[in-house]
Amino acid sequence: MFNIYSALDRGNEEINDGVNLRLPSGRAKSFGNLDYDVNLMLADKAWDADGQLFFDIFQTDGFLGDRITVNLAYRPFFEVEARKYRFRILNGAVARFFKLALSDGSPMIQIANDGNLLPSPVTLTQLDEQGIAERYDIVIDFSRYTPGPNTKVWLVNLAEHEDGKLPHKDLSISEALSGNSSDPGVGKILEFRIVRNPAQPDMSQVPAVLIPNPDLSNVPVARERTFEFGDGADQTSRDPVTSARGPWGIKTDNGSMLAADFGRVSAGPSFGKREIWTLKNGGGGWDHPIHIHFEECQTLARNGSASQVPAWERGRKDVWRLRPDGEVKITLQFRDFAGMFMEHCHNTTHEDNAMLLRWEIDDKGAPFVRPLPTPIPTPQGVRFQAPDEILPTAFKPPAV
Ligand SMILES: [Cu+2]
Repeated sequence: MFNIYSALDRGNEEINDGVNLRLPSGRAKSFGNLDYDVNLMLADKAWDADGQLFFDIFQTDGFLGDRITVNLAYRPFFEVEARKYRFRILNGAVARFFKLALSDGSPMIQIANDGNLLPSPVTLTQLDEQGIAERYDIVIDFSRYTPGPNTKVWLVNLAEHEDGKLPHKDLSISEALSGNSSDPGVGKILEFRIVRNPAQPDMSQVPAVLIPNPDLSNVPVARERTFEFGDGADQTSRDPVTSARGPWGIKTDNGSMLAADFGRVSAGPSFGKREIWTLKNGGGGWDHPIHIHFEECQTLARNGSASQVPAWERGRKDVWRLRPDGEVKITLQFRDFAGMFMEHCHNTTHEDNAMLLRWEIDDKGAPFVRPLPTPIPTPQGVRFQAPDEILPTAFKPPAV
């Protein structure tokens, strides 16, 4: 999560060398301060009558909990100084989306998305919906408040769910605070107590330019691929170790909707090349937060339009909410390493019920092995076997 050794932000807000971004962190140590740079992991949980965590493995739409936890605590408070803080917010839920605001509607500055600093910060009074595994970094400036025993502001969840398929409705702040929702997951989830002025002046800043995107315009596009995420999946493999069963699956390059089999190679981009991938939602009544391992990608278009990509998605990303009937076009270049990677829905209920595929980066020449053998983990170690299946468009472009 932190790249303190080589990042533009050194985690010391005092260092003014023209390179260090000086985002909120602290300055007690020469680098890597976390006094004002705080992780927040959001997750909904359910407990049974005996106080044990409860989970329903037969609910394949998406399992919801009725209690929202922040860093595994239910409705915690956090004492802050009247200054800027950076929060790195992870949606660690199984199937719940969040949408965050402050209870008084005051602004937050989004600076990063999925661990990547944005080209420029974006000031928002409500964040976008945040799908499972998406990471939004925001800066909140508490210097607008006068510290005192009753000075409080709350982080509020606005995304109301009726089931685990997708958010039913994004509420207004006053609706979410009213207590009238049938979803106990909306409303206040974290209390900030602004208890004192900072002991030392706040040296942090939010620069107007953070990290420009890598310019890929001179890198030719080697291939385009499409992945459609939906239900009614078939399983073509009988391998009991590598294959999963469930309603969910992925269509690759307009082939069949297939349930996960990590013995199957669905895509085989070449090392060093750049591709364009389209991620499509196969059904209107669902949202799917789709996660691609290994590479950070740039979002080219939503629903065919570059202007539909919001400002806070214009940095690099690795999880996209497809939105009902939506599609996202991304570009990625396969740098640095070869190997075997995954792509899957991060609604964990969908992922575990087979909405996942294997892709790999290899090449024809040495030192690459193509295709890669499938690793089979056992208590005695890992053995390798040949892939069960290689989809026809994995290494060769589809016939036109
Ligand atoms: Cu999904």
